[in-house]
Amino acid sequence: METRNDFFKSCAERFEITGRVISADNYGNGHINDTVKVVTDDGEKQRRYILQKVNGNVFKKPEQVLSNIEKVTAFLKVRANSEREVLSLIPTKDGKTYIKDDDGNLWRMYNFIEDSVCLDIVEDERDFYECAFAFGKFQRDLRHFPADTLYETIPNFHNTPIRFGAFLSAVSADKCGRAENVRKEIDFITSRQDFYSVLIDAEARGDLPVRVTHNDTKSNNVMLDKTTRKALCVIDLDTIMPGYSVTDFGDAIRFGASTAAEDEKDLDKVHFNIDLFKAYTKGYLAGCDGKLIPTEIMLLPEGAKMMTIECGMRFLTDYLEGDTYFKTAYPEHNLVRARTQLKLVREMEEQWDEMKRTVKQYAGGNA
Ligand code: ADP
Ligand code: GN1
Ligand code: MG
Repeated sequence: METRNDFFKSCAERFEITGRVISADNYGNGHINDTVKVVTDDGEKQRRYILQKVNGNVFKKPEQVLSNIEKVTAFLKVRANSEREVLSLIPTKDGKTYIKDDDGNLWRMYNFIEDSVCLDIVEDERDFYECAFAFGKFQRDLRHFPADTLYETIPNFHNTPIRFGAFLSAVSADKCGRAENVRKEIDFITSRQDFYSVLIDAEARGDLPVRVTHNDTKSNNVMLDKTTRKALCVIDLDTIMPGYSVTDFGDAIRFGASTAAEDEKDLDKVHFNIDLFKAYTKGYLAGCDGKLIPTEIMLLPEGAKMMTIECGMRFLTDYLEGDTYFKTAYPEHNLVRARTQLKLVREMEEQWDEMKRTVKQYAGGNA
């Protein structure tokens, strides 16, 4: 009988790889994609590749995801100094960017970023600065890329008012009878509803431009050099779409400027770390290198709070709907995740003035 690993191997062999596949095993711990590390051997050298299944539940039109990635990586490649600085799609043997398996799932392959690490929890301000610099540089490098040539692969991905609407529907449907036990969390989210349109309103005023954005700027989506700890490469490009720089900034803060994991059960361990916020602000603005507009820079704290509460409501929505979106390891997993996000929001609100001051300080003449 064909095992899962045999299946991965047969998928890998359909790409233009060098050598014979000697192993193909599950790798990494993302919430969305299935990631496989493929090792090949041509008798002289072993090589590694990353094979990934695009999640068809999340991305309803996976071909469009591949189209976006193909365009953006080609654009970035011209600006990169080495192959460790950019993801490259490995073509299939028939010259395409993906294969389709018998169940209709799309698989693509990338070069493996060698001698690198990525961080699920950030402890060191220098590491976080590096992640920030990488995402800032990503923004700067893509500033002349025409955003309107990209597909919106998950419509309204970071449209918080729409996310809030979906949350309210999940609360009223209460499909799994879970709402009663999370009344406190529901109230926390509904009591802040005036905030949710702040970024969209800023765009309407002309204060917040639409750019090419990554949309999933967690620290574990930047590979750092294992030895120097310098940022090498931004990965996980599936959600590249038109969006706001401040939400890219904000999602990174939500995930990385916390003292605990996104799914820490003990809320006493979860704090918003203002020093990490400062390090990221400094690194991001340095990476952007003066290419953001002043009104946009001043909205960075709003981006942080928006992404954190939005993610909290997404986790809670999924919990109320029976855990159909995010991968979960146990029944309360999404609720645990939602609670960490709400705790961080509360602490951001307590440190709001300091967040605003920090942005002003590092923006220098740009704000
Ligand atoms: P997900 O969307 O599930 O988070 P990612 O693309 O982020 O998927 O991949 C999951 C993990 O696999 C990453 O956190 C990283 O550890 C590893 N990884 C992904 N792409 C590469 C690559 N090109 N080189 C080395 N490691 C990679
Ligand atoms: C998902 O794929 P991964 O684990 O990097 C999600 C993000 C959430 C994140 C929460 C396409 O990201 O939006 O912020 O989980 N990606 C998608 O950890 O929904
Ligand atoms: Mg990832």
